[in-house]
Amino acid sequence: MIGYALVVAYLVLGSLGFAHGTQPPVIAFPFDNPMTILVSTPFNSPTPTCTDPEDGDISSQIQIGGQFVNGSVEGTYTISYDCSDSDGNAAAQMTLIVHVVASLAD
Ligand SMILES: [Ca+2]
Repeated sequence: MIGYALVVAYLVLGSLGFAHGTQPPVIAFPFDNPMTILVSTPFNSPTPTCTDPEDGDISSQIQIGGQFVNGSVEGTYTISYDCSDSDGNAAAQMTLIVHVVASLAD
């Protein structure tokens, strides 16, 4: 029984140790998605947040990818955001769609 108890204790401690630092961060968009802007309007890149259960606010770690939004050319642009915590766990990539339109009226 002692051996069994030790094995259980080892497994419990091992699982706790494993759980620590393995949770990935989460990227959030505190703004509209998709986003629509009028053509010839300067595009101000919005600021997503990245929060990790262990590391806290790691928004500064966000990597921006995808397309460069040209506010003077109509079209649909896709911007991607990635974020990894200090343990190398990656957040699910988030994608922002930006519509640059000639008129905001439908
Ligand atoms: Ca983490």
